[in-house]
Amino acid sequence: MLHSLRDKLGLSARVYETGNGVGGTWYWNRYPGARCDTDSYIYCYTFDKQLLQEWEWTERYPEQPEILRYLNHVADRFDLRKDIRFNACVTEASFDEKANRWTILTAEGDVVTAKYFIAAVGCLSSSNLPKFKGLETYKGKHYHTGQWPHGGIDFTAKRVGIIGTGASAVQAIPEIAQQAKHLTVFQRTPNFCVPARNGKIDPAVVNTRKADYDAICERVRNSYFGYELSFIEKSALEASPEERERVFNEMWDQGGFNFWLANYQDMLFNKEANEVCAEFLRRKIRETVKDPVLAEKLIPKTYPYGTKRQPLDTNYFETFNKPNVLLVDVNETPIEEITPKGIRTSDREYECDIIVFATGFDAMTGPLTKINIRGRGGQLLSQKWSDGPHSYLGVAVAGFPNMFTITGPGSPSVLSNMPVSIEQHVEWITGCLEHMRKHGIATMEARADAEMQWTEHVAELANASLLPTANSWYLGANIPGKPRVFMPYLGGVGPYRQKCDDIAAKGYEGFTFAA
Ligand code: N01
Repeated sequence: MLHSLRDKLGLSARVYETGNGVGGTWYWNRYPGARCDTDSYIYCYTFDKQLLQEWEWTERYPEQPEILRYLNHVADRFDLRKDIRFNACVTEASFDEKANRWTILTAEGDVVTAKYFIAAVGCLSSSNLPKFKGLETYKGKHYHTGQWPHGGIDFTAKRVGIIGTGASAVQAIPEIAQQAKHLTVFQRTPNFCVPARNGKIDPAVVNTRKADYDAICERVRNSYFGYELSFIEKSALEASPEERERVFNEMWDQGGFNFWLANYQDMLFNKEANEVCAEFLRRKIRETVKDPVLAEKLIPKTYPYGTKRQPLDTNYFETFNKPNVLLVDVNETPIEEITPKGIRTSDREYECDIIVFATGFDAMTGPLTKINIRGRGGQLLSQKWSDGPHSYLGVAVAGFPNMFTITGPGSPSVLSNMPVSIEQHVEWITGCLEHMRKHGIATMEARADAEMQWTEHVAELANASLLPTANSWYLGANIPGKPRVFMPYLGGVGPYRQKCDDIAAKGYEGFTFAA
């Protein structure tokens, strides 16, 4: 976005960043095993063809340090740092209706005004540290996966407790278990995991992809989820059990998101179809985990497959066969408090030298509502969204002129390959600003009726699927008191891009402009 504002539009622009370096997610999430769940060749920027050709990824799924190196490389290559103010946490942004300008404040004392306010705060950047009683009495060290210390942590000879079994924990648990003397995993909801099948990439494959990048980008931009994957155009129930078994095994062997995003087309819509997919994965867990009682605890039974974000694993279930790993099901024995020595559940105390909170994020709305963003009439965004997010296209909010939210709630965002959706929003916002400049427009604002219709459309698509039936962070179910509203847009990356482009072509239908 900075590159587009400055180098394409010739605007003066400044980025404010809490961290002391670029990278966002990949700057903060440095826990052991952190790597991307998307194939590296499509987990990158596509706006610069030379950059695409030059950068060499070493693995199918790049590890956090490699992605951070890439993002630093991009920052250097496009000379971005000179317009980024690091170590600056934005606390307030308010729209001045007389001046038609935003005033932005940081915790460090900056006060700046700007015509446009673009929130590129990420969807999963506001860590959720549940309020466990007694945490302040704990004598050991504790860390959240999303705010990991830069020097790393040495788990050697340590007794470690980890709370949570989402995508972050699924990556971290096998790595921590290798180092630690003992690892206790506190599980609230078991997860359907599929093997990542990471590895080096064959140089011949790299060359073929590089030669085909234009077509790859086109396919990904017009796909449903931002991947080179599409559903099988058939019901899982129409396929014979033999055919299903063959297809499921193929997807299982391919690893990655294939099982999730290239499955039978009714898998996310029809309970029965979903159940046959879920049963295949449950069988895999039973085959992997040696202790049958333990296996049953690790098997998800309370929500349909694929309705929570698919974690990819490398030896996750195998790790529970190790003698130094213990699973505690907190549904059977809830965590009552953190004690000076560790974690106490309803039946005993587990002593830990280190506690890892893999407890996720206040997703999508959290990073925006924790900033005091005030629109017209001083209205707080957090108040406007007290019953869930209201947004037009997930990119603009009625009453908040000249504010844009990159991958905001109501856009495909977390139901897509993020770089693809980020680039789409950046291109679209750049187009808006160009349009405003060309027509001498001072403010652009989503209309309340357009916003209402879009918000209803987002809900309607979600409700036609099984996704809202799980207690996932997609609906804010992980945050006590958060309204249960499905936040990302399920209409697909390609169709969404088309809608955004059509709206632009019609002179930004659904927006009002003032000179
Ligand atoms: O967070 P999560 P995450 N007591 O919310 C549990 C992306 N990501 O950091 O399921 C006990 O998924 C909670 O339990 P439950 C990806 O989009 C990407 O793992 O709410 N447990 C759950 O098990 C992902 O989905 C990548 O019942 C509590 C866990 O903590 C998203 O980030 C890698 C609890 C939180 O899981 C978030 O993943 C990693 C409590 N009070 C993550 N509160 C890659 O692309 C919460 N939990 C590689």
